[in-house]
Amino acid sequence: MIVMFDRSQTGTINFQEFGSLWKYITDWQGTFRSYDRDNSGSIDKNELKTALTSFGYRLSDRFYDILIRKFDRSGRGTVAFDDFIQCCVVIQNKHVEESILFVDVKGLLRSVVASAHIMTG
Ligand SMILES: [Ca+2]
Repeated sequence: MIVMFDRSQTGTINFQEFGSLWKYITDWQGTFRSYDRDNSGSIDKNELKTALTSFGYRLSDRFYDILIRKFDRSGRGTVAFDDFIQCCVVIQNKHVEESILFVDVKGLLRSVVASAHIMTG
């Protein structure tokens, strides 16, 4: 994912690139919260359906079951924040190689938060 924001292609992200990455993540946070209707901190099948339908996707009920199964790491039939980003990114980039499925969003979020602390603290 760093690659997506590494416009100068140096293998690292500079301050400006970090800014777009940070915005990307906070945008997703807003999206996630607005679709988490019951404020449970996770997205269930109906919430996912509402989200993806509003993004313009018409998917079968069976496909939502598959998505939930694929992105539900808690085994509770719901999708957490980082898995929700992954799920949407995967759907939006059907042509992107399988490898994106294994992008460590959680690790990325951790490093972004850690860098933000360093910069502000
Ligand atoms: Ca929810």
